[in-house]
Amino acid sequence: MITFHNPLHQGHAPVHEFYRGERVPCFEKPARVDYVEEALRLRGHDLAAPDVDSAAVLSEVHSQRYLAFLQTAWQQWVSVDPANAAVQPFPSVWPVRTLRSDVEPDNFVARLGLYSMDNGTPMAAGTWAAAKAGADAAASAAARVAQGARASFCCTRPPGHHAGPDFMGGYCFLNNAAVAAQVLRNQGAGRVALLDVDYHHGNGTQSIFYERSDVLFISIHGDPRTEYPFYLGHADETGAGQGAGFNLNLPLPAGTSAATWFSALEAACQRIASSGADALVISLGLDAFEGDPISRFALASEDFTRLGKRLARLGLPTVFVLEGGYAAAELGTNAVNVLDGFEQA
Ligand code: SP5
Ligand code: ZN
Repeated sequence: MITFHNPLHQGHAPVHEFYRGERVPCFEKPARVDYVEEALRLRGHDLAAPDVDSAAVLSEVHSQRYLAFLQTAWQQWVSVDPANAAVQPFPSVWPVRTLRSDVEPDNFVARLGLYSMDNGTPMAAGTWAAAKAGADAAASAAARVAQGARASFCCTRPPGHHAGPDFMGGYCFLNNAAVAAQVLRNQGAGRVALLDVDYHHGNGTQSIFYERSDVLFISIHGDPRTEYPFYLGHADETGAGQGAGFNLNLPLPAGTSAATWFSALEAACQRIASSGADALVISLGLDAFEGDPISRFALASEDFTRLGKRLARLGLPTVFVLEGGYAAAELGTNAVNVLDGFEQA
């Protein structure tokens, strides 16, 4: 299957993030995608540059106000003080319950808090360009499948599934998987199933599609009672309004074995098979891997081959979109194992 890569991902290279109040090196670093591209080439995959502009579809999954902020956020930060060019901005205040989010403050850090769910999503000079090129890669991968390809892969960072309609979070800025699903809908799929296998619940994707029946969202993830993103991803979130019944969360306790994880995958696949979906998007996080430094599931590298094989048996045109996975040196093997398992089946 063809891979659309992100030629600008290395411009998104923040240096540190916060962990327990201390600054630590970023887990979500450029080397992650370099390892995946290396494995793709070694194993005979073709890589192409994005050939679709995602601007129009981005407006269908994110608010105009958020997109306008993100596009110029770095310039705004540097215009506060030219010395900020060498400083990472972090939010320090958020409009939680009872506070207003309809009025954009003039203060930059207050505006950053308005458009952030956490202080764990550091930004750098090339963040917008990288995020936009990644969304273009997702749109390109989806368009290729809409044109008849059996499958495609969007190999990009920063990841996307924590980014909601109008906020960034969890290393994510633009929701690449939501872009892919929306492109498939716009180009003829009546219903799209979107399965998120990243260790962390895809809160942003869930929120974007929560009241829609045309995109079925399913997620297998660490139980939010103990795992990030904490405030969404419980089993009783089943969709609302037109979307009632079109959201399925399968939270599993930290420490869950591969055998139990594959039972949840089976439940997810059965729901997809009975959904009438015409196309499938996979939010492909590889942080369910046993060696992941910030996650606590136990999939081995061979289990990712098994995952790809099972997904192929759904028989649907499929777009894979890279999400998390922080065991960088193993990320290429694990990601390409999914793709090759899919193609072998
Ligand atoms: C896309 C994605 O996988 N985003 C994950 C964002 C997780 N951010 C919170 C990280 C919390 C880290 N806990 C570290 C435990 C290290 N021992
Ligand atoms: Zn994750």
